[in-house]
Amino acid sequence: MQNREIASMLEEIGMMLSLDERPTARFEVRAYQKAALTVSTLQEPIEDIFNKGGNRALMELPGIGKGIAESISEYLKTGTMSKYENLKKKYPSKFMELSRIEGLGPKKIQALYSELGIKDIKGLAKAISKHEIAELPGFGEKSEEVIAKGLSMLEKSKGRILLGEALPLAESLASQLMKSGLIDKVIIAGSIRRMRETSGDIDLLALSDHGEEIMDRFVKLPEVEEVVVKGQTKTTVSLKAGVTCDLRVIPKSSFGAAVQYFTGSRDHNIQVRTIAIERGYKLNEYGLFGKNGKLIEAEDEKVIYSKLGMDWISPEMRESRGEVKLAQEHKLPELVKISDIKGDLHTHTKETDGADTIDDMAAAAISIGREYIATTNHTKSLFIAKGMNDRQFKEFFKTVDSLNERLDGSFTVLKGAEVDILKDGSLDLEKETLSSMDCVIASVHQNLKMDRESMTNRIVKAIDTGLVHILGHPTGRELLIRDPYLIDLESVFEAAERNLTALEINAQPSRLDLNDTNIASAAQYKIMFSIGTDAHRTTHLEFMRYGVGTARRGWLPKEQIINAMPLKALKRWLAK
Ligand code: DGT
Ligand code: CA
Ligand code: CA
Ligand code: ZN
Repeated sequence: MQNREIASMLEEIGMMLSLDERPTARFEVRAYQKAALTVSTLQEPIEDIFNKGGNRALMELPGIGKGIAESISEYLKTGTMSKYENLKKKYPSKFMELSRIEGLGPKKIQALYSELGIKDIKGLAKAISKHEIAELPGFGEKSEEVIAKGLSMLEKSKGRILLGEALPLAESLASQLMKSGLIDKVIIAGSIRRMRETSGDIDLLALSDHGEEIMDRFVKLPEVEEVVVKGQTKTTVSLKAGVTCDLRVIPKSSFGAAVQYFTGSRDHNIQVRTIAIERGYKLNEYGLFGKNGKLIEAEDEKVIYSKLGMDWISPEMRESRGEVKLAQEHKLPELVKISDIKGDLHTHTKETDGADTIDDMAAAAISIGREYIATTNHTKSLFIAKGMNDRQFKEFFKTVDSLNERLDGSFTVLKGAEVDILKDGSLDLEKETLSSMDCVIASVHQNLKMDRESMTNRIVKAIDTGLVHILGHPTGRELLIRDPYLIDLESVFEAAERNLTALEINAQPSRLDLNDTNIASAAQYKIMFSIGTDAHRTTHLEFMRYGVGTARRGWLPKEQIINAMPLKALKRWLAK
């Protein structure tokens, strides 16, 4: 699948065009950004679309016009894209690589190149160590500090990718392997199966007796960049996505033990193995062995747990945080499931920075089985997102009313906002406007660099207005990019409990905020949670599974999640 490369090239073209001074360049930038998003969220390989219907089929995709379709087909046919190559001559920096650093946009990236010849992260690191960036016009000490911090975040996360990237990638590899017809089953193991927020590599386990043929196919998959080691039972490849993938081919008799072992975590495994030893067994990746040393055949890992006197433990809980003891005592909690989710209380539309209309968002939510959504656009202080004022919300809600009328109760759009929590803790809309809404999320988006006490007071003050149903992405972190802002979460939890405010588990792959451990701490209070996708386009509604995975890692049952309630109960809760 070449979707990722093409999307990334289109995005980079957009960045390079944004440096262009022609007045029309602005529109071109928009067009390329839009096209990049479309390609990156396509469900099927773009080469299949092109092979079936040529340029015409490409142009049917949202946001792809004639010019961009031609560039894509040129790339699919020849492996190069002249528009891209021409711009690269003028702007040789690695924009995609450098823009991953907080504080670096296209303009600064180009300035780094023209002033200091910096083209990539390596050059940037060198310049920072020599303290050269602070001296540049338009940068300064503070800016160098921000960039240095961003760089060290990136270094720390080196080689890890987001769950939202790793899981779809693993699923695509697994389904291509299944198509070979040589495999009975493929399991995505490791940190991805545990729904960890980032993954260091992809671990695939295939049940089959045809190791050699499977490995031959595996190394030829289009996602593969190069082969690291190739054997009959284990092969490791590096993927174009920047991580490696291990494929193990395992026979039926020890498949259960392998799944248990390679799901991890390491610490969980050590605990389970200790129990095995206490009971006179031996447990390793090859199997569970009885007192006589004989393999206890098991295709399913459930057999392993049950032989050891434990209930089966959901992979999301296998982090050695007390789950093993609960499994022995048969007291594991029942965790929320994706099928428990009835609605989505955090969505945006094209009235602000979303891409789709409320009608399209509702239709998409219906198609994936939701019963309601809340529309929660940004508010006026968030200029970059085209935030709306009180009057604009009123106007927009007329559209929502008429949609609800047409839906006639088969599906409901709740009227809400994601209101900005301003620097002083006040909310960015009139009290009357907010109290007339069905569902108010309050979030911090600007002035993130405050000291701990000021930030805590700011958020507590916002919750204490009594107007907030949900605190959006409560810690403000961006995975692999930005740490949480400084905040005393205990005080926030107390305020949430006091005001019956739910805490969000934002399901965007780059947020997952609250995270698993924060959820577990918050769950000690009488607090409810809302798993919201923060969808800025219809396809983002599918992010729900990452939020649910994170909630499960925080051990939440469905009873603590407001969007697992049926509409009537939810409305009662929101009205309180
Ligand atoms: P990652 O890849 O860093 O996101 O995290 P994992 O958990 O996927 O780790 P990985 O890929 O190194 O190994 C997959 C699983 O295999 C791991 O969760 C537990 C198991 N495993 C690997 N090495 C060891 C080990 O030395 N001891 C034990 N007990 N288990 C191990
Ligand atoms: Ca792994
Ligand atoms: Ca691995
Ligand atoms: Zn937000």
